[in-house]
Amino acid sequence: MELIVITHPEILSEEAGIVNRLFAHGLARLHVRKPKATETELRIWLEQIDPQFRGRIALHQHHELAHEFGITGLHFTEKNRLTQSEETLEILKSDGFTISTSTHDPEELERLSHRFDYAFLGPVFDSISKAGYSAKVPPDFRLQKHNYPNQVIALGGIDAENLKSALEMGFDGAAVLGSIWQNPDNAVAQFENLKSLQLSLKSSQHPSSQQSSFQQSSCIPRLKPGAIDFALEIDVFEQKQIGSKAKAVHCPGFQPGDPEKKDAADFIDKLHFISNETGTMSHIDSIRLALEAGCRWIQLRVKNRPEEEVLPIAWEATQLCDRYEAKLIINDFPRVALAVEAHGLHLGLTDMPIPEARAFVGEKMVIGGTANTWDDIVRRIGEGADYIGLGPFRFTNTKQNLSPILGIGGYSALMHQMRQAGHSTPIIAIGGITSDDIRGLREAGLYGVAMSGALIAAADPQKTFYQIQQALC
Ligand code: TZP
Ligand code: MG
Repeated sequence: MELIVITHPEILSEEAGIVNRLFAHGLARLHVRKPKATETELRIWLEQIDPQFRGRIALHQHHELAHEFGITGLHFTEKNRLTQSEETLEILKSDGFTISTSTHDPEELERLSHRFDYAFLGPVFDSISKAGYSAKVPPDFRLQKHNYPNQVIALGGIDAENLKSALEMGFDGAAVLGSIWQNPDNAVAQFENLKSLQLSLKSSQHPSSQQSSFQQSSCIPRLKPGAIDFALEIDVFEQKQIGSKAKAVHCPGFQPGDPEKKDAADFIDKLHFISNETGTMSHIDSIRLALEAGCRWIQLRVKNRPEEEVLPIAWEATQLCDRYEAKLIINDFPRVALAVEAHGLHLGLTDMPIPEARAFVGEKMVIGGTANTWDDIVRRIGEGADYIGLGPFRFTNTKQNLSPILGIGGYSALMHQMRQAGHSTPIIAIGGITSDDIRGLREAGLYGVAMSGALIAAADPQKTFYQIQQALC
């Protein structure tokens, strides 16, 4: 669940300084809503915001200032939304903007363009800042998230008392205004209070329920880039210490020594995006595309490059994934996975054996392994893989030296063998998969899918992502 701050509607003295401090304290998203400000007044206000933080702003008014200030978020009020064509929204998305809107009606969410990254819904509770503006949803309200692709942010009357209720209603985030600005002198302390509450709610949330949580979390990298070389040069023992100290618990179902983790399915996502580079797109570009489309499990798969070249790419991928609260899995390179504190490591059949990798990266990191045959599956389960990437489903240009194609028949037979043998390790199908293949694969018993080309080449990656999500339900 993400925390967004909305500015006070008036221009306050000292406000810009407070906003800069909020950003410095980890504010990931600020909605600048000043309905009465002229363009000049807003420009003067924005000039006071530290340039390093401007990328975390969404503008409600005077969108024309976005370019000048490097602002990537544009918000459309309910009224403004109605005058926007799908083409305009499409152009804004392809220009790299994050776009959002507001609604007061839960049913309206189902009619929103899928191009909006998120929508505010409210008031969810009685407003703190607007007297008489009372809750539009009942206390037992539950979002029907499967009906729409956008993230939904609770707005109205949010404070430390009811943040948990907003989370329980199924919101992806909460936007606060009154509780921050009712006492500007106390704004930073109040934000800190909400932020720590949000973090504790997030860590008590089950990881599998976090997969749809809202993008744009802290933009602050977990380790300073200067630590990269250090992390790679220090000895294995010290690296393990860094890894285990800094990492959150990712695998609540994991019991060290358990050869097959029965609860593994609870912490492995069903859609894995595999990065790739093409003539016109870098790995980072492909990851950005996938994140913007909605993917939250990203595997960085860099082939034919030495570790020292993969590391900076992994750092960039880490920062990008952090911003979207996505999980990053590093393919092939255990040392890189450890250095960037990746969520996971994926290993091929000729890479480091999983037990050795486990000893190297520690108990908390997810480790996935590739398999092509029944014998590989048995080996991977015996090695303690948290999930298995099984393929290829069909021919693909994304991978060189493909193993024999399995097709739906091959998967069905292998999944049948899995059931017969009583194995429950999640199996992820991979290789040339499109959204149309997913239902058949799920019926064959596959847990999830890994996709690359179908998303990268999609005319509308957000729409494709939505179709994938629907098929994975
Ligand atoms: N392993 C088998 S196929 C494949 C990998 C890594 C590539 C998957 O990419 P695509 O474009 O979805 O076929
Ligand atoms: Mg490999």
